[in-house]
Amino acid sequence: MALNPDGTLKWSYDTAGIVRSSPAIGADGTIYFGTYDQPKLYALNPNGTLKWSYTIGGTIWSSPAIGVDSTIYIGSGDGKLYAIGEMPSLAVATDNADNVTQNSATLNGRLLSLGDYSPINVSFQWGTSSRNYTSETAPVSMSTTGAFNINQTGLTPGVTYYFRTKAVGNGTSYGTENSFTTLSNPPVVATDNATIITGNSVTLRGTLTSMGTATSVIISFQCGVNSGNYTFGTTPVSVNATGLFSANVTGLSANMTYYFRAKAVGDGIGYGSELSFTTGTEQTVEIALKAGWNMVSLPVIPANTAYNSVFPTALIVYTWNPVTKAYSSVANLEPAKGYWVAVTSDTVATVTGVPVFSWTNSVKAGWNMAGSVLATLGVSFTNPNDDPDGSVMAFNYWWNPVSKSYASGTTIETGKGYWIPALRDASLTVSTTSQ
Ligand SMILES: [Ca+2]
Repeated sequence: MALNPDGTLKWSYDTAGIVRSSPAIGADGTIYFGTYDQPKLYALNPNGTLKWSYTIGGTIWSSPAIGVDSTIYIGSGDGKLYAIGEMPSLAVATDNADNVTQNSATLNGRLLSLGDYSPINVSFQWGTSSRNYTSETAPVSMSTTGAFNINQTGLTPGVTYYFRTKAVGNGTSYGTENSFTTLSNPPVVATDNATIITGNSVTLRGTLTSMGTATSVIISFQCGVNSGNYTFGTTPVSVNATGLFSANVTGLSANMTYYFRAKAVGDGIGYGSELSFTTGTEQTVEIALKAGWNMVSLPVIPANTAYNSVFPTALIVYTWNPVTKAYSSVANLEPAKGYWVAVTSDTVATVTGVPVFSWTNSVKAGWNMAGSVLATLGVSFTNPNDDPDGSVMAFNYWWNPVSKSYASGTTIETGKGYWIPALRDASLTVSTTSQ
């Protein structure tokens, strides 16, 4: 038995026999003693649990002695002196995890010693905090030393897990703690069709559908004139949420096919599939202006977009700001927009530029001034290509500069400007192909 320093009982250990010998204490605290009548040499752990026992041939009167090499010597009534080596204790090691994926890993361990017991139940304790094991694998029985492993599934991507081996035989032994981090999920991105394709510029669009395991993702587009060979790109932009994104590319060559894809860099890199667009070649259109106010738009984009270059006789040009709900004068003209142009006498403006076959622009709840596309017969507006669907009403108003009055319609004709009513903020696409 063991007593605390204050004299109270710490623990006691029951043997089958009479204890006559004094104990000897090993360097590791192991307590050795023999029993007289049921002769055994006992080795107890410092906490009073059995480490091992060894049966001796005769009665034990004397106390054991410990050699410098930890051999235990004890004499016996059978006339022999026994020399007994320290028996191995239960021992298990934790090795590195391998086959680590986004949600699984192989946990590795080795049973180094069974101690004095067989079979041994080995398992892994694991969790997401160091030394706080909230889970344990099912025990596996082992009767020889050696490696063992468990493929743990159902893990979360991008998370560090801590684990250690556990062996249960005559007592319980643990390996040291090890850790691994599951692989992260890259972001997922889609490439959408290009819009507002001119002779030298384009608006590229994409959709970030998943952030993966990243909290911010850097998006861009890769471009090139040969499929799969991207020689330039757009400026990377950091986003913190999924959704649509777009980027304008300028400085392109006219009448050339370009290939592009969306790219998203987070925990890994995601790419959208490759799409292409072809820049336009210049065409010439004539836009008739009547004395007074005219509501017009540009179906082609000239090299010089200054209003007094496009309409040399114009006194002033206004457009409508749907946010401030006020007119403002403009210096340069853009596709997708509608304009009021004031001239003092009837004239025809000849405008040469790259055709606008499609545009996508935001519209605000209320009235918006919008432009046209280059289509000989105009395009239908009976089912506006809006997002969210149903936001843009299926009619518009245009200004008749001869009768000097508004008229409602359901088409968009080349060169005219339109009032377009929207029920809510939305995106509107006008295209020669999608109407
Ligand atoms: Ca619609």
